[in-house]
Amino acid sequence: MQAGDIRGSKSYPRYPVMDEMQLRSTDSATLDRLLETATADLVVASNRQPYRHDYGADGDIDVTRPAGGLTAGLDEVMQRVEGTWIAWGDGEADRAVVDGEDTVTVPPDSEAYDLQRLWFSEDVIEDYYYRISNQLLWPLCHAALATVEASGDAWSQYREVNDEFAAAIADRAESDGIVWLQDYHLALTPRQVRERASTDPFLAHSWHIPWPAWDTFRAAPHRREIVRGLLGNDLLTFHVPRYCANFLETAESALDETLVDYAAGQVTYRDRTTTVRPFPMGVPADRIREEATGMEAAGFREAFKRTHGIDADTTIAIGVDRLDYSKGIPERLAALDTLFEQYPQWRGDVTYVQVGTETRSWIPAYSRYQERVERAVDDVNDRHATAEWRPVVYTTDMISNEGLAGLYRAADLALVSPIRDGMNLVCQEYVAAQADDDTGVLLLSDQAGAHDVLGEWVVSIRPYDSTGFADAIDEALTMPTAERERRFGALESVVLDNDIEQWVRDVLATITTLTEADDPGAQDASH
Ligand code: GDG
Repeated sequence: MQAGDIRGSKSYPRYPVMDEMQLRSTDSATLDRLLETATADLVVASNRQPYRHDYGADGDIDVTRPAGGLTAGLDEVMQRVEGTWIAWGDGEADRAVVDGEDTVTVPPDSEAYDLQRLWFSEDVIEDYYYRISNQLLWPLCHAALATVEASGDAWSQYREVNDEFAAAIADRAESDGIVWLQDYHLALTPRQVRERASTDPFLAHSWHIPWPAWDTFRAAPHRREIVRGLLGNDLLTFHVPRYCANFLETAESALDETLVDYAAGQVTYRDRTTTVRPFPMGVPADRIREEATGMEAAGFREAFKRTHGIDADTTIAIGVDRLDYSKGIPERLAALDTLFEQYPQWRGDVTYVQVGTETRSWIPAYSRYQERVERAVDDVNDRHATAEWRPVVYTTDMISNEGLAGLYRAADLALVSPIRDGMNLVCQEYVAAQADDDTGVLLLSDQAGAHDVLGEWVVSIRPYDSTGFADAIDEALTMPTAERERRFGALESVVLDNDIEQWVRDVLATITTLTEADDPGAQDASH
């Protein structure tokens, strides 16, 4: 990627993280040093918690861990630094296990760090989580303006929840400590922490969804407050340079008082400078590969094929998505319909498996989308299925990590075709799950952040172009072995070398550099 690719007239820096991705090697000793010197007082804050307590059928309390790669990656760091994680306590037994400070030590077996829970009523969650986070900020940042819902006064609840996070952070964080905020649920919290003069920690914030162009973001009713909120951070990270460039432009356009240095990737607002950097996020690649080669994965895969009548010699394509309108599932099914129409030789030989997990169903745009996906699956099957073969197998079951790794491994190709996606972890999980001699082909939308990193070795697709998409599936199905191997080898080394641990390490390394630049004394002490 060249600097000029990012924006035309203003020069934008070449970020080492994009240019040197394949050159870096995993270096755990560096992480250990960072953890020892820089993150002794690490506080993480996110909407979702890393552990959740619920009542089991027998009345006992069960602990569950969310499946996502981010919480697992951060959990591992927290276990090493013994910090504090602040999150919404959404489990039904969460209150039963906390102490007087709403805190429980986790993980349950080793009690390494504090999980402090914040409590919100259903009404508050409806406003803060469902309305503002997921009906305003999510569609806005995915440039789905027609889906934005901003009526009513839910904003004041979003502000209040963000302030409760800020209060908890201010209580917990030392002045020389580090706070690492996650995602769009907490856009106002950084500024609110600054407004509490009791403490002045280093604030880093990772935004996991796209940041749109100013021309789109200016539709936000509270655009100035959001940008001011985020400019309370010392470091703001996105997945790829495009989103950083969009944010810099937004900051310059939304607030008169900002000074933007495009070359340095920095915004100064009043007396604080926010550094804006891209860190493309990876997946727990080693764990996924281990799971993919285990007995449980093999057992799940065989049982799945039997249950769904998939023959041993059928070519499998896979898609795994939350049922979110940003993921492009109906468009993908339209492309499969075109494939079986225009390339009839694949009828009877290729089955597409769609794992679609239910999400945010309370929101009408999501429940309508789920129905649309079901109709699109039925349409393809009605038009093409035979007595012996089903073109699309659709499941909404939440599959175990091991089972999912088994399915990824069974698939000869993955169809990852979001209309817009901050990064996309599924495409990387698919690559990580190919083991031994597997050389799966990845079809990836050029609208996913991951395409900026992997685009050279995937079969690129444009999600709305059914004909081009169908041609791309045919290209993948007929790709010569040597070409499959060449592409897969490159994908594999990028995904394995740039896993979630590397992402955490890169962000922490940048935090360390920025804090040391601020405090030369700290630099001396760490050497
Ligand atoms: C946001 C951004 C960014 C799904 N079904 C099952 C299951 N999953 C897991 C996948 C994957 C995760 O859900 C989905 O991750 P994505 O990255 O694809 O998408 P979002 O949920 O929208 O995530 C995205 C990400 O944040 C991180 O910053 O990449 O752009 O939108 O891990 O495996 N996991 C299991 N069973 C399922 O049935 N075990």
